Order: sequence, then structure tokens, then C-alpha cells
Amino acid sequence: VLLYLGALAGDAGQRFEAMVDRGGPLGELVQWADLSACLTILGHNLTFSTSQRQLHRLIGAAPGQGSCPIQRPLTFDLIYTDYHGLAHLHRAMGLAFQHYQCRFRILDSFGTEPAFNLASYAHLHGYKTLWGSWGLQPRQYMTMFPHTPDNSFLGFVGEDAVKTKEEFKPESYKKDNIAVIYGKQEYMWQGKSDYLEVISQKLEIHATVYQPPGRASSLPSFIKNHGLLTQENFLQLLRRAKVFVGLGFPYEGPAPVEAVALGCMFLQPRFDPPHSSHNDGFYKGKPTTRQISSQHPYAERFVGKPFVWTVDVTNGTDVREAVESILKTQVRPFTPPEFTCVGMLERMRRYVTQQKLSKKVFKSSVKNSNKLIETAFFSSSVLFLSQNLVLNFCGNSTAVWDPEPVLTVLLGPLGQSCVDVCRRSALTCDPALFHRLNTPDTFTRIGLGCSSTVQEVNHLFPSYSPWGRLCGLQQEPLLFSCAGLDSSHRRLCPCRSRYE
Ligand code: U2F
Repeated sequence: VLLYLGALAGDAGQRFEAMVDRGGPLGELVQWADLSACLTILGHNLTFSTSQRQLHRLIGAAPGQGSCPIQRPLTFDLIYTDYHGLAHLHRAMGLAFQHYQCRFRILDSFGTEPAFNLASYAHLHGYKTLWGSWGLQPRQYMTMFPHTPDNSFLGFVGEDAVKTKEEFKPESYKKDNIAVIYGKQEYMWQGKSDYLEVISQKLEIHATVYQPPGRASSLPSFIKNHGLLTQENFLQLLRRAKVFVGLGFPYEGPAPVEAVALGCMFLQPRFDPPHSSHNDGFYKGKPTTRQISSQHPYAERFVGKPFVWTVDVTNGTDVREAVESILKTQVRPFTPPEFTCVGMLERMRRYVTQQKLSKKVFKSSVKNSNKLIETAFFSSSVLFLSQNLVLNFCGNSTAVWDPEPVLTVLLGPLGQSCVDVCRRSALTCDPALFHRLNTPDTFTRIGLGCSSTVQEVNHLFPSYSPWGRLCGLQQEPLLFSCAGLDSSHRRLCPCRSRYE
């Protein structure tokens, strides 16, 4: 397995690396570290690279060899990379890129929805962005949080919560009356002084903001700034804190999961209206239509109270009440099972064995990792992937189920995605099941009379449009999308139990 961290290679890599100890993003590195640890434990043979020149050597590419510079068959069964790395591989491989693209897995924190993934479609329908358009199977994109089942949820490991009563030592989680602010750079604090002032009336406020040498701090005087800490020291600080406070940015990072795992509550801003690629500079150009309802939608939706408190930070009363409630609440350290070591290992094992390359590959990994399954057994609902599904990205990509899950076909209301439609019925949308309902008789079976039925390349199909009673079937399997939604379409959704 090759791990090629494109974000650390080339010019972009130098800029990224230079920021590592100055408050720049670390979330991606947390995920790479955990991915490489998991694959190692599962018994794979890893090669790790952050150099473009080395990448050329590793894949056997000779410069200036025309459209197909690869001089020998690729020796890697799987290549984990990121969007930067994908562009490097494309340049290095020429035409061979297409031949081998089924072996790529893309670490993509925020996710890539099918509408943005297919270049011709994206171009024609206004979904062309800086990052998308590679035409991979949507499940080759691996996300930091479970955004949509169209992609694969990779995740990372939060600090493990104490699992049993005997192991729980309250003295190691003795809380001082302090809040730690989430924000490693000063610009993240701008416009937040009223919010912080309210919190400071009840708690001593600590920060880990990078302080450039020779520059005076612009942080409010009541803040105790430790400067950027090593992760170990940062986690020690969280262990002592009652609450970890979000300022609104960074979005969707690992730190809130770590905080809750260390017995802190997470207080964060609600976004109303939600942030998205339409109204927010950070999400602009990202291949997703997601509406971000708070700084950390996963924490808000999947963890929630009493661990996560989402408030309108412009409303002092709202903030004060939340802080008072937090001070009255006692929580124990909590790690959602999907962010534990074993949860991530189990998920990785399933990805490697279920998202196949061919029948032969990775038999050994199944053997090596059987022990893990004996020690812990996670349900599909926690791992966010079905245990009964095998996908073959390299041969024909048809899904093989063993056994076939029970398919529940649901017709959503206008403007709702299949992610939400299935979730509201306590089910999950599974894009691998779309082909089973993408037929004219499904409409008849659920009692819809279609005045006409069209088959089109459209990421909203299969769906029903009440105006003119139009029924739409999907023509392009790469565009089957759980995430797609539109105010004039009622999506026809393939839902299954979360436990299958
Ligand atoms: C996210 O990236 P960030 O690096 O901003 O994510 P954080 O949640 O701050 O956490 C990254 C790690 O940094 C550690 C902390 C986390 O494991 O324990 N840390 C530290 O070592 N020392 C400190 O003083 C403070 C934190 C996200 F992950 C990226 O995908 C996004 O690109 C980025 C912007 O939204 O936010």
C-alpha cells in the first residue's frame, strides 16, 4: 500500500508544512497518522511518501515518455492520497492513470458529492469546482466525518474514552473552572469578544494561539494564552477543562471529538443561515452542497447534549444560559464508538476487504485481522458501512450483497435529500441499492401514476416531479446520489436498516 501525502509534497506542501507549528491545519495530519497506524496493525506493507520525485520512482514513471510514462506494472495494490496527490499521480502516470484509478483512495475531509465528481456533468450543470471532476467511484473519496453515504467515512481516532467503571479514575479528569478556546490563530478570534466576555464571567479562559515572535498579542487581556502546544500538552489542558469553546472556525476538525473524549463539554456557534459554498469563502469551490448548520455539524447532530451545546453566539442570554447549564452538568469522558481505536480498525479492515480490487488481493489481511473481530464487534450503524456489501471498483463495479438487504423505497418530500429521507425513518441511504429501484415499475408499485417517464443523466434521478407528473430514471450509475436535492424534485430513495 502506498500512502502519498500530496498536501505535503511540492510547493503547496512547503506552504502547508511551514504552517504546522504556526497554527495551520493539523486535522489532515491526524487522519494520515491514524490511517497509517491502522493499515500497519492490519498487517499491510506500507510505503509512505511526501515527495513528488520519489513518487515518480515508486510508480516506475520516466519523465518525457509521452502519454504513458509508466514503464512497469504498478506494484501497489492500493494508493491512499489526497486531491493534491491525485493531480501529481495524473501528471506522473499519463494514460496509465485511468487504468489504475480504481486503486486510488482519496482522503477528502469535506467530501465530494456525485454531481461534482463527473467532469462532463459538472461542467454542463454548474458543479465544476477546483477539486472535483475526477470521475472516480464516489466511494473512493474518504471523509473525516460521516457526511454522506455516497462517500466512505474514514474518520480518525479520538482519545479513547474510559470504557468500564473500574477503569474510570475520576482523579485523572479532575476539572478546574476553566474553558479552553478552539482557535490556533488570532484571526479566528475576530469579532468574538462579546461572546468570550460572557464566558469569562463564569470561567477562566485559556487559549493555545500561535504567537509570532516579536508581535504583540491582540487577544483580550483576560485570556491566558499558552501559545501553540504540542498535542500531548494540549490534551493535558483539555483534561483539566470543563468546556471547550468553538469560535466558528476551524470547521469540522478533530479537536471537539478529542475534547469530549477527555470529559469536556463543547460549546459552539450555530449558523443561521447555514454556511455553504454559496455564502462562505472556506467552502467556496469545495465539491459539496452541504449546508453547515454549526461549526461542527457532526458534534451537533451525532453527539449532542449534554456533551455538545450549540448556541446563537450573538445572543448574550443564550450564551449565558448555556454556560450556566454546562456548569451544572457533569459528564464522563465519551468517545463515539466510530472514533475509538477498535472502531477505526474495524472500519478500515472492512474497507480493504469489501471495497475490492480482485478476488485474490488482501486474503492475508483478512486472516491477520480476524482476531480483532473476536475482541470487538461493531454494528454497521456505527461503522457507517454495510457488512453484507462487496464492491469491486476494478472489475465491474456492480455491488454484490450477501445476503441482499431489505430495501425500503421511500419517496421524499420536495427539497429533501435521500440522506435525510432515510434518516428520518431511522434508516440509512445506500447508494449501492439505487439500481434496484431505478426501474419504471417502482413508480407503479408505490402508487405514482407517471404521465411520462424519462431516463436522463441527472444527479437528482430517480425522482418524481409533481408538476406534469414526470418520473425520472437515472442513466449514469456514477450519478446515483444520496446527497442530491432540489426544490422541484421528490427523491426516490433506497433506504436500508443501519444494522445490515
Ligand atoms: C481542521 O483542522 P485543524 O488543524 O484546525 O483541526 P483541530 O480540530 O484544531 O485539530 C487538529 C489537531 O491539533 C491538535 C489537536 C488536534 O488533534 O489535538 N492541537 C495541538 O496539537 N496543539 C494545539 O495547541 C491545538 C490543537 C480540519 F481538521 C481540517 O480538515 C480543516 O482544513 C481545518 C479548517 O476547517 O480545520
